[in-house]
Amino acid sequence: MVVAMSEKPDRNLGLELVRATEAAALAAARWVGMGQKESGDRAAVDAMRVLLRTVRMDGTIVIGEGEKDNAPMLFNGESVGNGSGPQVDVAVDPVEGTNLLAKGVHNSLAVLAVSERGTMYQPGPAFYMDKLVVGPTASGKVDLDASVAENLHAIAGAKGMRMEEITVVILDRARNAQKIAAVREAGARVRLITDGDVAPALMTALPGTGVNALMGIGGTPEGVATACAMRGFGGEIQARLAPQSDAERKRVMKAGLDLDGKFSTEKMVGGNDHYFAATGITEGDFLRGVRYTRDGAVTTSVVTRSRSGTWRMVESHHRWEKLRQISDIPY
Ligand code: VTB
Repeated sequence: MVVAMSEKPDRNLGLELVRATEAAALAAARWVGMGQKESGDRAAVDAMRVLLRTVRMDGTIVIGEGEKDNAPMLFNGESVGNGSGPQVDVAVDPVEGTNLLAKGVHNSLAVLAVSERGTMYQPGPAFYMDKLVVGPTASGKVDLDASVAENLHAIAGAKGMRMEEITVVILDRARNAQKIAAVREAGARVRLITDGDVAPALMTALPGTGVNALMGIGGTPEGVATACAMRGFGGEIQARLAPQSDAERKRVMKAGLDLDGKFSTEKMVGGNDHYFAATGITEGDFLRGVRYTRDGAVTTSVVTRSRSGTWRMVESHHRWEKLRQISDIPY
């Protein structure tokens, strides 16, 4: 009797992607606190690229390190993966928070996000967007067009918490001053960050982090990666492009991008299959950074998959001696 091969459950690409974020984090970790963000980024890009070759996917980079001429590797439009397997769009951020890495402070991450081919929003010249991110409990209850106070009430209500117990993370920039004031005015707490809004966005969806929302204007690529993660966690991001200079506004308009529309999580990444992987580089609030041991290093990562709704924390123990036998990455 011939037994049909079952396709359910199928593969989880996320578990392959995490090897690439781990490699990027291990490489970048050599540059923690060295004050050289480009070198740290370069090391992470090189390492991520090597591991991406092994991932069973036919990927196209939609969000990469820039245009081909400026970015020799992991540029927008580059093919990644081993060429077999699903056709997918890929967002890479080998070091999310290069300043954090250069200073050796909290929450720099190596990030990868994947969705089905043609489903990932391509920000092109749109560098900045206004974001509102909440975890699964408050998902569907907030609206970027409502006032900050209304959204905070909705979040507090959904979570069964008092307003003064709600914490909102916001990038500490002049462009976010009004939002910061509005959160304080409403009676919630603000946590200002210097850089890196992906880590706190993820924290809105994870239990026990003490972060209930992310608000304010940050990077568009980071917003798309966040959307991929939120599809997995069941949380939500709403956003609107928010160019920060006349030049950016002109480029966005020229590219025909929607300046006024409100983006839902689904608009930022459509389809039904999304993967997100992030590995801590510097020590973080919910992801430990790379820690060295006698003969190697330990990494901590989070991996999500939207189709199954599963997210995992992955602790990996790496041994230099063995790794050097199987790859040329200069760890
Ligand atoms: C944003 C934020 C990122 O850089 O893109 C920020 O989303 C850039 O903002 O997480 P500024 O130009 O005001 O510095 C990060 O903080 C890190 O890449």
